[in-house]
Amino acid sequence: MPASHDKACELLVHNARIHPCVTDGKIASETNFTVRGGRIAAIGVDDAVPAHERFDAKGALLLPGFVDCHTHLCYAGNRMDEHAARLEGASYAGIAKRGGGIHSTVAAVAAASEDELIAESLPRLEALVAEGATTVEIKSGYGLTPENELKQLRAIRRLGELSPARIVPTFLALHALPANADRKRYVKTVIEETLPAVVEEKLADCVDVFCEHMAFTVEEMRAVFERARELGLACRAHSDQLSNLGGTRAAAGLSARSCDHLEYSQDADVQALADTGAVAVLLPGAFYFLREKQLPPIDALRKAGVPIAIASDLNPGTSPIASPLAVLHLASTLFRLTPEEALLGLTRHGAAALALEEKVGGLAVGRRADFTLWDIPGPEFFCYQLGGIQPHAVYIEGKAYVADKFSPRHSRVGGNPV
Ligand code: DI6
Ligand code: FE
Repeated sequence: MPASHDKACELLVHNARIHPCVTDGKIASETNFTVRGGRIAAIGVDDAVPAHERFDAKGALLLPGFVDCHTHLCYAGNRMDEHAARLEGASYAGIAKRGGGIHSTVAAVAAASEDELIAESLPRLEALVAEGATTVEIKSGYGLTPENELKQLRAIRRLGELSPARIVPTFLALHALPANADRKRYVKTVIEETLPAVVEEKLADCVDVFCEHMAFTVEEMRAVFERARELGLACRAHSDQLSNLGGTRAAAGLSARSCDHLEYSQDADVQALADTGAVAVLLPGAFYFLREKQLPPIDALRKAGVPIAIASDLNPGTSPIASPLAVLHLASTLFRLTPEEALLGLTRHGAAALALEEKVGGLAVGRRADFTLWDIPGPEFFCYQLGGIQPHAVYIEGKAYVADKFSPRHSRVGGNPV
């Protein structure tokens, strides 16, 4: 009998400590909920409710699965040599100018087969899930040619089939200008060839553009966004990471879902985000790894009521950080987000950056039963201790995926290991 016609729910979770900030304020002190059809069916139910499976959380902290809304985790190779060069004084932009940087990963992706890309990327995705990420966005952008962008996006689709996590693919349409390419012709190829091919194969529902002095102009971004919107895709931008070209204002004006990075954003940019409802995605990993000094305008974002998401930006050049817990920690220590802001950044607001706020990123009736269990005093602990924290279990659509083998109290957790 399908679960929906069955009197008993699939799963009852009880004795959990549910943090009120992740429940939209609707349930401050509930400890129990039921799952049907992979969704949260009811919150604050009686312990005696009929259930096919019961999970006694024994007082563990229960949080929604993390939403990592900005990653570039599908790539080949690494850039350890560039990191060493930067520690010797080289700059990110200088390395890129000499043909390294993004281009070095583009070469590695070009040389890798789709299977090889998947084999190299899957452990990074698994690392995110093992620390509680249940929704992960992954961008292309290391292909640059139509053929290699499609290869990367197909690999991303297959990563989604291999992982229990929900994968949200993004076509990073303008990331770097290929060596010796003519700018105009390149942008035209992206708009007239790659973009329609991505739509035809349904490989992404959102485009992204790196709007930066070392990458693409506001006008080039605008041209891509306008065509993307005509084709029914949503838009997001990397803007104001290293300089301010006006990309945030322009992207917000073109209804971008989010503008990401924002270190060099000014008041007018913050106002544009507030006016349009776009999410500000902050990426403390890149800020940390590039040893940047210019902080995003966090107070102005707060005051303007802009939803602030945080994400890993997991990529080989500026944020080789496959750890949502490190992101929470860095958001707090470097950007001084409060523990609650950091947690909402990696749950509710991360979901909003992907237009998935009705589905994931919080604990509410009808949302996906994606949740994690932690043996820590509260979410503040993530911002305090770095390392040595692991979830007991990661539930995705009501099924357990990662179990803490060392803890006998949760040894009954089943499901496929990730
Ligand atoms: N901004 C970033 O931080 C990454 N891409 C982007 O547009 C860096 C990508 C890389 O260096 O490989
Ligand atoms: Fe990025």
